[in-house]
Amino acid sequence: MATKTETKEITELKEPKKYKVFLLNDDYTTMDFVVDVLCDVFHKSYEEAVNIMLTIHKQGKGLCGVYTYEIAETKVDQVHRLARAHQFPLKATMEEE
Ligand code: TYC
Repeated sequence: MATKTETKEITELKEPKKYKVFLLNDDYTTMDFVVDVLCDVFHKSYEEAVNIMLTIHKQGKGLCGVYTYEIAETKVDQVHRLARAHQFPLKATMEEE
């Protein structure tokens, strides 16, 4: 006796949630260091990095990039490690998009 099994495949492709990563202003981190972080961690051009840094300086925080959860977490961690290594209080945060 032949048994026929019907398999219904449900392919659900969902976009992963995205997270915005911000840098926050403070009074002690140098402008040059923030520009370096924006170039090295967030792969901004020098001009873009200067613009973002000035936005943060004037408005308190600035958007650096939008990533999946694990990448955003890694960026935040990289900023905090670099800042600590240079003894700056620079902080990064992430928010669900
Ligand atoms: N406010 C800092 C200063 O005047 C510069 C700065 C910019 C610090 C952006 C942090 O995320 C920051 N030296």
